[in-house]
Amino acid sequence: MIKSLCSSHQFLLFSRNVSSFVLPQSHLKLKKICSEYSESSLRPIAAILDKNQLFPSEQIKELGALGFMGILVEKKYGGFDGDTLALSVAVEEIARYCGGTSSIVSIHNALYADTINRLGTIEQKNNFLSDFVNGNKIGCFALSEQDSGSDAANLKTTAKKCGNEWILNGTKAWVTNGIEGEAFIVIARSNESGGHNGISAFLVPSKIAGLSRGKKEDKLGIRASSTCNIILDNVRIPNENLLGNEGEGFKIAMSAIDLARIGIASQAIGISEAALECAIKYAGQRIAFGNPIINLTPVQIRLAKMVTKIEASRLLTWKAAKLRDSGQTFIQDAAMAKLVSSETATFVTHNCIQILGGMGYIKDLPAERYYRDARITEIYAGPTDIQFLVIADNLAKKYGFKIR
Ligand code: COS
Repeated sequence: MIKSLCSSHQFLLFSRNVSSFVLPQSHLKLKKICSEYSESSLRPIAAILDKNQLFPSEQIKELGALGFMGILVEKKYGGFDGDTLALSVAVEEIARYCGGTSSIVSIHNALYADTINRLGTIEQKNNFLSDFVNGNKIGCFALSEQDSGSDAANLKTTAKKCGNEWILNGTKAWVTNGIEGEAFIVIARSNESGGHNGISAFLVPSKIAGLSRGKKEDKLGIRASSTCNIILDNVRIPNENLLGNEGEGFKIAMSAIDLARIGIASQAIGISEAALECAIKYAGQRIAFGNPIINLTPVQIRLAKMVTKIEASRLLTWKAAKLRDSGQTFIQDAAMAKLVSSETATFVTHNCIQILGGMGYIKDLPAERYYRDARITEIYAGPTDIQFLVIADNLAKKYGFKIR
């Protein structure tokens, strides 16, 4: 009975009312479409995808047909021509029903598609965007390496110019969607003595001599999305595949990650919202001491903290999105949104299990999946500790201090 309660539609989430007065009509419509699709097509399969680490190829095609695989991409390249707020709204709705699928969508849009849309040449957009925004193909972003995750500028992958070509060598780690990905934005060192300015970005198709994949990582959560190493062994690509200008790769990567932080914050909010829904439905039905446990003050305190943190996270995330959409600086705001939303997801999913007790700890209900899916949001696109650093750096700058 409890199982059906957690998947029933009878409750309208009280915490979502903020949407109606903050979001414009266009975004409310998009939210409805995305929510309806995700509820009918992702909710029923989320546990199966998670258990078997399955990539939802059909659903990604359908999300592509709805415009959700090219949210920020111009219409002429097949995109939805939406804004950052639209990305946030869509990712949150998808994450409410399937955390793994929301990773696929969020990373593909924020790190791959938007970066090419902003910086690519017409030819690059034709080759690396058009077939990637309809859900037929997935794109990836390859920055991290085994020994350079947070210290991104310390990467060791090299790109050597040889006539009209670049030759790439190195191993990229933690590449989201790496197993299915058909193209990669690879960030590599193109000038040994250039420091941050000796790094460039390259567009690399997956079907090319010298490129291979490592094993598919067996992850704690977001298991519908794949993660693997990408090995580049004398991969030769034409000069036309240089993305942006030579030497600008570090900044290209950082500004892509700034957007990704809004995407991950939105994912964290979606997972939190699902966990809150699960917890409140359980608390309203579960009898203890003669009454539903929602009557118990300790449970009320947990629920009150959960909903408050979610609302605060969402508003901070939408603020960062709106700043980006209006062309203002948003680096600190994206980091604050990611920091707060990911900690909220950890808090809310933890408390969801606490309210459900033993029922939260077994796989009959989705609470344990939410808990596992939430964990990554404090790690990828820069762990919490890096968000502290980015926020403090930007704060210090505003007061005329330089930390590093
Ligand atoms: N957005 C845009 N530009 C940025 C930026 C950001 N978030 N962060 C730094 N830059 C720019 C700086 O403005 C600086 O430019 P100038 O040389 O013109 O002044 C340049 O990049 C170097 O900046 P900085 O000296 O701060 O770089 P650091 O090597 O010290 O690294 C951190 C800064 C740690 C913040 C950065 O490496 C980082 O965010 N790491 C985490 C990476 C990450 O999230 N990885 C997850 C992988 S996602 S697949």
